[in-house]
Amino acid sequence: MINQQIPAAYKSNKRPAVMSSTHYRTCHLCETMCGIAVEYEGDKILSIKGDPNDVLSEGNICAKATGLQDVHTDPDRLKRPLRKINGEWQEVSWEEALDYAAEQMVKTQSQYGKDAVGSYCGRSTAHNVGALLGVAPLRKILGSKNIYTGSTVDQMPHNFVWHFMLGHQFFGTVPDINRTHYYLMLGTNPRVSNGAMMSTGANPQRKFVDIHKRGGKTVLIDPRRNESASHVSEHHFIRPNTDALFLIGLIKTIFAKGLATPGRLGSHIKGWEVTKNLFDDFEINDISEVTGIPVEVIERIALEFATAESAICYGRTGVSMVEFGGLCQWLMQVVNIITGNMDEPGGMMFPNTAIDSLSLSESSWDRYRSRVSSRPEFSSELPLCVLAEEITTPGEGQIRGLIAIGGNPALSMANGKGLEDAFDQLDFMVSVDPYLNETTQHADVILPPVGPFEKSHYDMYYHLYDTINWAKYSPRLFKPEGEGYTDFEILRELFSRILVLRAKNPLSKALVNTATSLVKKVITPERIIDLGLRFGPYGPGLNPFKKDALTLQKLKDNPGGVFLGDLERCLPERLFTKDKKIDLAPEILVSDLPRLKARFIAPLKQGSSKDSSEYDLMIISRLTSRTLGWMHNSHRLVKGKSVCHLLIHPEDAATRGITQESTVSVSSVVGSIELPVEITENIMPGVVCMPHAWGHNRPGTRITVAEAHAGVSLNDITNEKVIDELTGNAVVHGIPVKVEVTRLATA
Ligand SMILES: Nc1nc2c(c(=O)[nH]1)N[C@H]1C(S)=C(S)[C@@H](COP(=O)(O)OP(=O)(O)OC[C@H]3O[C@@H](n4cnc5c(=O)[nH]c(N)nc54)[C@H](O)[C@@H]3O)O[C@H]1N2
Ligand SMILES: Nc1nc2c(c(=O)[nH]1)N[C@H]1C(S)=C(S)[C@@H](COP(=O)(O)OP(=O)(O)OC[C@H]3O[C@@H](n4cnc5c(=O)[nH]c(N)nc54)[C@H](O)[C@@H]3O)O[C@H]1N2
Ligand code: SF4
Ligand SMILES: [Mo]
Repeated sequence: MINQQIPAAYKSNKRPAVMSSTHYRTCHLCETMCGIAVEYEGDKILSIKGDPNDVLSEGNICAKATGLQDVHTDPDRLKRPLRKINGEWQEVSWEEALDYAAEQMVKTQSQYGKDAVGSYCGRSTAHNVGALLGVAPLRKILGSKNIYTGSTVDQMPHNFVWHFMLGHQFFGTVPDINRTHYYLMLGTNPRVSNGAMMSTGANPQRKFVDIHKRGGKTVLIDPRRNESASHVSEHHFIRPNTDALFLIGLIKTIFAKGLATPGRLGSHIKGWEVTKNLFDDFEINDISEVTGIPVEVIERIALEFATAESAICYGRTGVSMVEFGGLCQWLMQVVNIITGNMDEPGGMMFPNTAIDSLSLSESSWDRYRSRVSSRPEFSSELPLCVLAEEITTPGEGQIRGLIAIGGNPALSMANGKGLEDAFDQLDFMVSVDPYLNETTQHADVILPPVGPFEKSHYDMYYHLYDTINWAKYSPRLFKPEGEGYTDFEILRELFSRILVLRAKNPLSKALVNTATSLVKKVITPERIIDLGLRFGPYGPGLNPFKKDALTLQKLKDNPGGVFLGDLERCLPERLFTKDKKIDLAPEILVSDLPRLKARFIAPLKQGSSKDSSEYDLMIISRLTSRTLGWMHNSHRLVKGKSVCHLLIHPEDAATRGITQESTVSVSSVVGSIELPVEITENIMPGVVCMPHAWGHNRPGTRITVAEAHAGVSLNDITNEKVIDELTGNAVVHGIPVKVEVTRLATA
């Protein structure tokens, strides 16, 4: 166990002696949760490196962490609230900005009802303990059904499947990558993303080397030979959106060859017999034709998977933000379960987090529906694909005000431009965000939280995806200059102001004021974290003498985190289903199979599978290793050659007269963008690919570095109307497009 000294953080306004010190914390940029060592002198950061003593990442980090140094000093990062007055931004006091925001929310709700004020949270909320703890009570008192998050343009199909199979949206399976012998990956690029919904520290490909060393195998299924492909045993192209069929091919083969075995969990699985016969309508030759993967490859992978000592079938955004995201996530679990790899070392397992965030969160389906297109709620959220229509469609319950926290949906949501138009129709919009960017420019008031080193950190959410059991807390390093508010403080201030404004008379106002002031003093993120740890599985509970029990103090004493053990078997006890059984064939998922059949198999049988539409290519997204959405304002991350170009196969380029120097237009039914190309055999014929989260060319933003490296936004041409009909998740991969040359270089 490591026991480093707590770094000498600012405890008062006094500057430390001019001598560098090192501060240890978690990089909060992505779910990989790497440990960083921040060397600093006074309030200056000198370097950001990997922390070799970090329990999870052991010194591994990626380039993006170094960009945090730029965020710390970024002159564009807002330090004071902005308010739009007569169309012009003006810096205003916190008092004025918070009062204004709270008044607008109260006024709108009292005039038009609770649902008239919506909320949206992006990814910077999930990576932010203060925002997570602050937004929950705010949503409660707002009482609006219009709750939206970035989850529905991301991982909602995973949550959906866990809800129906295991009983809770967050009771999620995590690949036991440290012990597996066969790692089958679909639609993920760990070399660049560093692993998603499976936190193992940066450079997860080092774990592939270990798998190969123990005689195991790694297999990647992806329409692009992505950056991870050269690190795996084999890669196969697949036609976008068809993975559900590939998975059906695996399942059919496993059953047909008599290799299905429920293992230890046999009596705790229901739906086994039903599952066996579910896929009779899908023939392996058809599957091969549609997916583009030869029959013998499908059958061989099935055989290898089922007979491996341990195996994992895992897939991420490439099999989530697609038209059959829910089916893909379900079928992957079926593959794991019927081969006895569920809740077994080297298979899919469940972390036991230090704070039991599962018992603090809810899981529900279809208790109510969205007003305009009747989409079901999932765990109190409506899908982001209906936000624009809920704002623009008149009628009772129309959204007239919005609070948007830590997300940039103008670039990250399908048809971002359409969403921007909708924002402009709101009576008011409040943004809790440190930048004046493509989304926040539509707000009436921006409430900027303090910088990344000016607040403490605990991964309340992402520990749910740990590949080992561990916990880590990072204190704040710097005291903010002047009057700085953390996300927690901003949301808490809005919460108390709304309560005070709602009080009916001066006496109740005074009472509410006193009560909220008292609560403010007592309730801090640190107190909540400490309580969560104390009453979590490793805490002392009510026994103050329990030896080695986990408390916040213990985490403070171990800045590299505390190791709490390898993942352990926990089923059936921890199942959240009422009957304590895993549902292998939930009806709602089974009933989506005809949609899959109608989409791919029926046209094949009718001989009409070839698309004759002018939109004859499919576009998919990619991430780039040095960047991440909102970090495009970091000079050290975006400098050098632009990454915003379109990958196209030589055959597709040739038929369109495209050369390496061309600029092309990419058009869909929604819109058109223009960008340079890279002709490469690393993309499947018929598919093109570009990064998302670019397009910093909108007027009215104040992100100087990003504007100078603008690129174009992929989500200007994706379509919010194309969704996974089952889960409501947005579709950003496999969008039909047309590509044409607009310019050939003359040089
Ligand atoms: N550098 C960097 N790292 C990040 C982030 C970032 O912005 N930048 N973001 C973080 C976040 S929020 C997330 S959610 C994760 C995402 O983590 P990943 O899902 O691992 O990352 P992606 O690169 O989006 O990988 C998706 C892959 O799916 C493929 N794909 C597209 N369509 C299909 C399909 O129909 N079938 C199959 N089989 N594959 C398909 C794409 O070619 C791509 O290789 O990354 C995290 N890490
Ligand atoms: N086409 C396409 N679209 C995609 C994807 C794709 O692969 N392809 N991926 C999807 C995925 S997986 C994700 S996660 C989303 C990401 O999309 P978003 O959730 O929109 O994430 P970002 O674009 O990074 O925007 C983050 C916002 O948080 C703000 N911010 C930064 N730090 C803080 C803070 O401490 N507090 C607060 N309150 N705000 C802060 C930033 O200024 C920025 O406005 O995009 C999705 N959209
Ligand atoms: S992979 Fe990179 S961005 Fe993600 S937590 Fe690690 S260092 Fe930070
Ligand atoms: Mo994400």
